[in-house]
Amino acid sequence: MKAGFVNIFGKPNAGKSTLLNALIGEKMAIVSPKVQTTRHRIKAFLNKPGEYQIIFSDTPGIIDPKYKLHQKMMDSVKGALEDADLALLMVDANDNFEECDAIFAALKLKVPALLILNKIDIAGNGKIAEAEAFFANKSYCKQLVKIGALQKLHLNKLLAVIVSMLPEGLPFYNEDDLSDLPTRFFVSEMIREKIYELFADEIPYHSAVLVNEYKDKGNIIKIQADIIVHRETQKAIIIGEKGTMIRQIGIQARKDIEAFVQKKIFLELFVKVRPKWRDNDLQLKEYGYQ
Ligand SMILES: Nc1nc2c(ncn2[C@@H]2O[C@H](COP(=O)(O)OP(=O)(O)OP(=O)(O)O)[C@@H](O)[C@H]2O)c(=O)[nH]1
Ligand SMILES: [Mg+2]
Repeated sequence: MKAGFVNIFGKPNAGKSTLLNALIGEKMAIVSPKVQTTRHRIKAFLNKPGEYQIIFSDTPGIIDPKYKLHQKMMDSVKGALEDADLALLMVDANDNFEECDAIFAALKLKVPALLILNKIDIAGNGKIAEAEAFFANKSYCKQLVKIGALQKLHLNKLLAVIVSMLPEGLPFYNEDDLSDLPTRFFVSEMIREKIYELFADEIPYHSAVLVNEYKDKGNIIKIQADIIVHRETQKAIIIGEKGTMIRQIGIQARKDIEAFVQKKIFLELFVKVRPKWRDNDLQLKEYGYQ
């Protein structure tokens, strides 16, 4: 039997969370066209009993930290560097390869890595050949695998390469589990995803979601969550005229949460203003950014 940690790294928007979801076959991580969507390390398990357990980790896109929330995000990247058996270094086929190289070299990886060239479905003319030539002799690149995470292109091939590189070992986690994260975490993320979908500019980046109550009442689960923003003006935008926007968040999030927990839910959302929460250690901790 094989078992090990396979951790995904890359710039924001490379498609790391899309790949995690495609490999697991469930929506474990939220995805958006905006950069810096993922803020936590998200572990998810792929089990083939008797053959392998792969513990995949999605991580936040690598950036230069500008405030404490960013530092916490980059701490979770560092954590994932420590326990990886194999690193997947993901590159958007249309990105600047020099920039990606600088980031990967700075990781000072101590474990083998695969260069994952993603979004080959929309790669510009010559970009794939350019990537192959560029990354071929980089010391961190054991092999380059071309994929399309969104359309699930070449994922079986990728999986076969990953399994061939996994260490021998017994499962680390219960084979019935999909993740070690609590349901509350996924609930808050599904609400946060709707904020990324529905609002522009700085609003998604100034928002956090805190689940205060999660009560299973048998036939229905009651959930109360706060949406945290920086400013009163943002609170007004999130609520919208006569509450239209917050109602939209609620309707869309409820659908996803019900599909996830496989039960009817009652979702109550409030908006709270906490100026500069992204630089406040206590608030970051309260909102789950350890
Ligand atoms: N065309 C195309 N789009 C893709 C592909 N993979 C991901 N995307 C899109 O790229 C965008 C970013 O995807 P994410 O999975 O959120 O990227 P990420 O690397 O997790 O981003 P951060 O969490 O910000 O670091 C989304 O709009 C995805 O739908 C792909 O193979 N082809
Ligand atoms: Mg992500």
